[in-house]
Amino acid sequence: MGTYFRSWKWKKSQGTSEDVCIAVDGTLGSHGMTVVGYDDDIWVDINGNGVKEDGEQGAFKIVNSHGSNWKGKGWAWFAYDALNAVSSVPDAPVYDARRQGWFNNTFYWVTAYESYTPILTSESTINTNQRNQISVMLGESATSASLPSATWTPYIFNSNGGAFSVDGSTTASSATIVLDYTDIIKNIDLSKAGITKWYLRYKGSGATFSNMYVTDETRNTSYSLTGTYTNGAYTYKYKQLSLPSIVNAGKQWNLTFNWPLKSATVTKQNIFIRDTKNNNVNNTLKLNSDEKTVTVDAPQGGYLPGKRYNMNITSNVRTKGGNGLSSPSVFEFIVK
Ligand SMILES: [Ca+2]
Repeated sequence: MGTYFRSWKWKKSQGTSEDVCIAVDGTLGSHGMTVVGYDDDIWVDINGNGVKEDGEQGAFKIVNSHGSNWKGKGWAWFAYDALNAVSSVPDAPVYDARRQGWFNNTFYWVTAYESYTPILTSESTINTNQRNQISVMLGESATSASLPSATWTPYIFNSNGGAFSVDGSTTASSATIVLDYTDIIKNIDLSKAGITKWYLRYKGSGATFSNMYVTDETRNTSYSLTGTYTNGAYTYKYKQLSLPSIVNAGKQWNLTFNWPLKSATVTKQNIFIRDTKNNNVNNTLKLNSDEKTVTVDAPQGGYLPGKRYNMNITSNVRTKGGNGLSSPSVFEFIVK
């Protein structure tokens, strides 16, 4: 979150005697800080009457970047009430320049996944002395389109960060950034694998972009962004790339054959799924009444998120007439 931290007004918490910001009074010290926790029981007697009022309880735990000598070994509390432009506590001290405690009453957060494997990433090197002039975007479209339909522009690479270089100075410097398409992929339909265009769009007056490529993390293979498309101030680099099917953990496969199958050959030995360590997954198979489709259920508990599997259909699967597949079929899929 952003705040005017040199305008924080301090008071000690009751009992624990820790530093608590109770109001932001002015516009000194525009600064970004990190919220690392909260405590609904912290009490700071904002109005000093010795009574615990509703608006006096609860605070966010804030960590600063100014070393361990700042406040309590580098961290302090920020009373919930200090978010208010006007205090909710009766007879609270009045500050002439009091304002909302955090810029736009907003904070940004990251969500840590319990289990996470990237699917597709992009890398590029930026050289600039004005990072607030650059805008970087990831996108995806069908191969027939020239502009992406699903996009993501990270906040920090969207004309933000002030008129500074990527190292914080005012002299041009370089940084290599890696962005992750995986959440875009999870929000589009890739249940049927196919070639898709993957974009990296950039704009930057006074900036150069180089060393741009995408990496299929599922195959650990990188590709240069060979296509280029310009639209107004923006340059799109893109690569047409096929990713494996991306499915839900409970994915049920229905395999369709051209001819009725001999049921005795529809077995786990002839149709099986393996993980990347070549271990067989314990699926159940069923030949349906049309005798041409085989249903393969997910294992109990589902496939593992972020993992890759191979579906194997061997030539030992026979038609009623006794013919095998002309060639064994293998395809891979990835679990969301
Ligand atoms: Ca009180």
